[in-house]
Amino acid sequence: MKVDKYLDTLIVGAGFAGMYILHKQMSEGFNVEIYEQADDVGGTWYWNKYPGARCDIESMDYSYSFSEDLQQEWNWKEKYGTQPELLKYARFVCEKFNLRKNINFNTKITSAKFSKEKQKWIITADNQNIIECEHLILATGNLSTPNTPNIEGINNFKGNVYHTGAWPKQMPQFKSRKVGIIGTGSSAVQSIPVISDTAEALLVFQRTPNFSLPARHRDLPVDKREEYKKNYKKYRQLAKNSSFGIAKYQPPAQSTFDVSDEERNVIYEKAWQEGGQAMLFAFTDLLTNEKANVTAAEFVRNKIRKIVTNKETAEKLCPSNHPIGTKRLCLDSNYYETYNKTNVSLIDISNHPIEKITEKGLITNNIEYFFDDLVFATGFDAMTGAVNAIEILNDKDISLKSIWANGPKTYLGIMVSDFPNLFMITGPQSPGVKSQMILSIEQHVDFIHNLIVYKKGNNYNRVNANSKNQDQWVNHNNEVANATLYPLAHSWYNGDNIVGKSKGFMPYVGGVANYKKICDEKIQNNYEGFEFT
Ligand code: N01
Repeated sequence: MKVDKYLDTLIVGAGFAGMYILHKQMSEGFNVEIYEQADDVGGTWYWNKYPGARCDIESMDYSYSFSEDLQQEWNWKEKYGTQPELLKYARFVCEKFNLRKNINFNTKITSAKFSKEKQKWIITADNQNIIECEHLILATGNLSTPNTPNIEGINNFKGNVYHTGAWPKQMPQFKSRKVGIIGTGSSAVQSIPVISDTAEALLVFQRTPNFSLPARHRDLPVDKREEYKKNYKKYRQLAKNSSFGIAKYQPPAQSTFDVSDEERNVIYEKAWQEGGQAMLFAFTDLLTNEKANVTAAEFVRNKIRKIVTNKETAEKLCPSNHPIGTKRLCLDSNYYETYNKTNVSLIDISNHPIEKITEKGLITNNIEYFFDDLVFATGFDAMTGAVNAIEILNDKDISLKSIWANGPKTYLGIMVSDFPNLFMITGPQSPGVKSQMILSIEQHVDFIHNLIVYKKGNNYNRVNANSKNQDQWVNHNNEVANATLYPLAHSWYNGDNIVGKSKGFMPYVGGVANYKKICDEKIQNNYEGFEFT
């Protein structure tokens, strides 16, 4: 076998996770490179270019904290970063830290095999290059494998087909066109109002309504930005000490029924007016007590009923099959208001799945709907999709995909037992997707990087996660999730959105502060649960 390249570390993916670990490893003098299938950096913000795409965490929070220079140099323009602004930021970081020369673009990693003889990973790329490396780091993202449902006739449609998670570079024009959109998750909630601005008609096919709260998006006032920049140290620390990694959402002190109905409504109203996810942080028990949760859910349902003028449409938009917050909350700009427009129709397919896609539209409930363009806003094979897309074999020729067939198991969301020297950034059972992602990325990267430095410094060939420690971590993860209302929802958090995928709650919902404390304890105990040989 001819090896084309030898590396200390190969990283898959040039999103925020990949770029930061590349920077860390380059600074340490490692021979390290990224392989990225796109032609640029940005990850999520490269692919999700759909109309209205923006982050649902405020830009002053959703940004790197590792470099004070970077924090001070970059100026966010809007309260929530837009996709173009976030992509620009990713490129800025790439240039500032001189990362581009170590990134192989337009190259997809297809397989990885751990060689017993060499104690190295042998990696194959889609250009047939073979790379041998000591460490393999998957920075492949949690929401990076678009899910297009297998609907009969899907290839028959003669118009344009788009997926929000793999949007074309050239923005399609919907002016004077009839558009059909399938899905009403975060991506749809953001794109529907924007597409409806120009489309002649927009048909929304909704299987499950989602809770959406107003983002109250606006330009970021310069004085607010400057104040934040001056006090970044304090805000970043507050974020680290919180549950979800967002400075302003500190753990609440009172529970839902500590206050009267009137007082509660005032609190919810204030949160609604403020925008963002503030409502979820109003009381201690909103995500653990069903009765408490109903108070917030009903508040939002009443808002929907007030905003949407057609009563039947309003009822269809009211979520009722899951507690609020147990699926990812959507943040919107005029989502519910959009249904008051005469060019927008909501088609409830909850009891009548799409039967067939036709040449000119689709059929549901024996009715054919016609449109020129079809948008799939149908989400992702989340958390495991991108990892499973690479054939990863350990030294016994067992594939990671087969080991995960009944659901992913990891140690701290970072390693998988029997897959030595393989690391994941914000993998399953880490708090990644249930937190401000960049904060979790930084914490994971620091941990993984230090682990690798420790391994090399002590002349070990390999590090492996102990299977007992892994089982304990998975059990802990499940216990924490089962003490909440999260498992009551069918969502991508538990694999329910993909037909045939194993079910089980994947993210760690114990909070970023607890998670970091646990990781720090492992380090203090000489990397407890990690075996070095
Ligand atoms: O995907 P989703 P998304 N027939 O899985 C429907 C992040 N994100 O891309 O609920 C009909 O949430 C499906 O219906 P149901 C964020 O974390 C962040 O919108 O399964 N419908 C659902 O309505 C988010 O949670 C940002 O019944 C079908 C929709 O498609 C995550 O990405 C922006 C169907 C999929 O919703 C994913 O969001 C965007 C079928 N066969 C995304 N299959 C921000 O930062 C699926 N659906 C703001």
